[in-house]
Order: sequence, then C-alpha cells, then structure tokens
Amino acid sequence: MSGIVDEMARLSASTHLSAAVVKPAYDRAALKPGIVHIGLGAFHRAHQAVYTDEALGHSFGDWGVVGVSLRSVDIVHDLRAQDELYSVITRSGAGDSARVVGSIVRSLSGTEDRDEILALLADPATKIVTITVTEKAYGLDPVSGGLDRNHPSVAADLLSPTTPVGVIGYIVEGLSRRHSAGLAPFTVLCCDNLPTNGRIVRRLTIEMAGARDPALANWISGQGAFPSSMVDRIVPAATEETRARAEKLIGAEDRQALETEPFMQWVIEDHFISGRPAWESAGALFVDDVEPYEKMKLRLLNGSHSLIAYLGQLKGLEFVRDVMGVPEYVALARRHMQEAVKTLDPVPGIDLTHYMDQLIERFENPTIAHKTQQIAMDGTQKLPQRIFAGAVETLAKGGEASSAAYVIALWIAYVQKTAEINDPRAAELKAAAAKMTADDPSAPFFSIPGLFPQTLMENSAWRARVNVKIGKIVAG
Ligand code: CS2
Repeated sequence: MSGIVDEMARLSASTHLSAAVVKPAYDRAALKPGIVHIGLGAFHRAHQAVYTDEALGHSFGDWGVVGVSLRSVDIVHDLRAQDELYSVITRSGAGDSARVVGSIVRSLSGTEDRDEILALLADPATKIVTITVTEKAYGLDPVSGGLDRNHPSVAADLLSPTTPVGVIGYIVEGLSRRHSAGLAPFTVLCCDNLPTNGRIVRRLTIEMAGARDPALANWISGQGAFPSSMVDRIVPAATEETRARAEKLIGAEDRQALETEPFMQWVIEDHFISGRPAWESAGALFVDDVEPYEKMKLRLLNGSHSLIAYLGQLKGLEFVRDVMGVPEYVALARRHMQEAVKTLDPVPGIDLTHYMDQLIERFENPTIAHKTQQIAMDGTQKLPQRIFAGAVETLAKGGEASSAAYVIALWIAYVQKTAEINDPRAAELKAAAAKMTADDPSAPFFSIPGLFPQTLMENSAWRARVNVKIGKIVAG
C-alpha cells in the first residue's frame, strides 16, 4: 500500500495531525458509487470531487464517484495504487492547506476498461454522469451547433457505436443499454467551459443516438436530463513541486496531488432525474437558468485569461502571475473586462464590479503557477465563446470591440511566432500564418472555414482594427 493510504489511517488515529489536513468526514468504506465522471484530469479532482467529498460529510448517501479517463492510463494506475485517495493543496498568500479527497471510489480507463465502464453506465445504481473532457473532445461543429461528423471520435463512434471511444459515444451506448433494459436514463451534467453546455451535450447525444436508432433518440429527448452548469476554479497542471509540497503537508507520497486556489464556484440547473448529492451544502448554487453565470465567467474570466495567456507567450512570461506583475498588462486585462461586462445581463446575486476585482486578485495570486502556455492552447476551441461572441454583441450595440480585436491580434501573432502550437486545428492555423501579408495580415485567419462568426468576417472596419493591432504587436 502506498504512503497516502497508511497516512489516512494515521490521520484518523491522531487528533493532532488530523487538524492540519482535512480528511473525509464520512465512513469511506461504506461509500457506494452513484456517479460516473468522464475526464479524470486535475480540474475534476480539484472541483466536483471536492464538492462531493464535502457534501458527503454533510449528508451521506450513495454518491461515490467512479472516475473515467478516456485515454490516460497512468492517472488510473496511480490512483488505484493509493486506494483512489489524493490530496488537494489550497494555496494563497495566507499559506497552504491540504485536503485528502475520498469521494472517488474507483477509477477506470477507456483504453483498458471499456466493458466495465459500459456496464457501470448501464447499472441502475448510476444516477448521474458528470463530464470534464475540455472543449475539443465533444465533436461540436461550431457552425451548425450539432455534431461534427469528421471529428475523429465522433466518426469512430458513428461507425462502431457499441465500442465507443469518445465521450458522446459512451453516453449514447450507456443510455442505449438502459433504454433496452427498461431503466431510467442517468442525468448528464456537463462541467466544461462551453456556453449552455447542457443544451449542447443534449443535442450532440440526441444526434448521435438518432444515427443508430430514432426510438432511442426520442426516448432521450423525452426522458433525458442535461442540466447546464458553470464551474470555476483555477487548477494549474501539477508538477514535481506540487508532489513535494503534498509530501511535506500530508507526510506521505502522493503521485496524484494537485494544487489550486481557495476560490471555487459551481452553479447548476436543478434538473436531476434520480436525485443528486447535497452539493449546496458544499457551497454550490442551484438556479433555474445558468446562462447568465456561464456568460459572465466565459467572457470575464476566460476571455481575459486568454488575453493574458497570449500576451505572456509573446512577452516570454511563463505564468499568469508574471503577466499580472506588469501594471500595464493588468490595465489591459481590466480594459478587456470593462468591454466584455457591457455584453452581460445582470447576474442574480453577483456584483459584477466586485467579481472583476476578485478576478484580478485571483490572477495575481503569487502562489499559483498557472502556465500561460496551458491557457494558450486550443484557441480555435476557446475563443469563439470567450471573445468572438462578445465582439459580435459589442459591435451590434455600436461599440468598437477594440479589446476583442486586440486579443485576436495577440492570438494571430502568437500562432505566427510559435513553432509548435497545441490546437486541433493547428495545421490550418499554421497554413494561415504562412499566408499572412503586410496589407491584410488577418485575412488568411478570417478565411478559415467555420471559425469566425459571419458578422465578424464581414465587418471590414473592425477587421482593419485587428490588422493595425497585429502590426503594432509584431513591431514590438
Ligand atoms: C483557462 C481555464 O485553461 C484555460 O483556458 O482559462 O481552464 C480556467 O483556468 C478555468 O476555467 C477557471 O475556472
């Protein structure tokens, strides 16, 4: 048994140590699974798994999480070797604190355990499937809003639906088995940074189901539940330093330790078919309409995050906090928020001025090493909801959308300058960069099919603004 398992036993026995490290406040041996989570990366384990861990301490029930990693096997092997326990270190200027999370009861990998995952999805005990697979994994066609049938895992799952490889394929096959068995569907709760994420996943699921069996698609459409949710917590990729810090704090080796900021937020539409954990007892907010919260978070947090990331990449600044160390760049982030906030409707219970100030503070957190490179990846998947949608609305209201133009200019300059970019459309982006001219440098990017909204492509005055900004950025 690995150190963290022994340490858990020791923590339970020692009142002195148990005060320093938060540990599950429930009988973990009695915890049965009720949730399958797809996408076992750092974000899930520092966010929804923590909410569930906390909620179980307030109101115990069969809500253990089976974590599924569609591709990676390492994380699954590591977690199994430590009895699925891992620690989350919360870091701020006030110091570090650790929590050992117990809500994950089992982990599985799509590469090795497909049959077991499908059996679990069809199990009556599974009530909810939560998802964090990142924007690019859904196979969403940004133009139609439906399935991109050329997306590799979508194409594979349309061809062989009973042996899925992608997230929507797994959901459809799981629901199909439940339909045949006369069971209720599980609730699908998307936790990725997409606007109206529940509605998107509902549409993709029904489309894929319809391709194999219209009756299944009808059943999902009538009986299924796909609440939208907004998730927020800054979770940098873990490093050796994270593991060293965890070892010091919990006194044991933890190969899957994570670090994150104190802030966390989860806003969820309360539409669940067969119950849910008492996530509100852990601070989650249940609302009728998540859209205003999603829009706020995507445009203010993620939009300015992208600005900071491309700026950092162009200026050789490794971490978000380094960019925030330059007052001129902080002013650019604030200016971006000021432009984006004008596109938002009032958000119930949120003071937007306070929210924006808090974002600046969160980005400045000196203890969080969030790589600008990590945020800069997948621009084609992130910028539509973070930047383009707000620009369309700003221009429609007669505004200049000049900060949006600036972020796009930074992104184009970054694509041009960076030898290897990480983006599913990297080849198209690099081809566009190779065709840039001094007169109209953004033109090859605006011609990439299905990327920019039509109104931006057709707005030559605004595109000229993007070009001027590219010129200034490239000139340094
Ligand atoms: C970031 C997000 O990587 C990125 O693109 O903007 O992951 C961000 O840290 C989270 O959405 C914060 O909740």
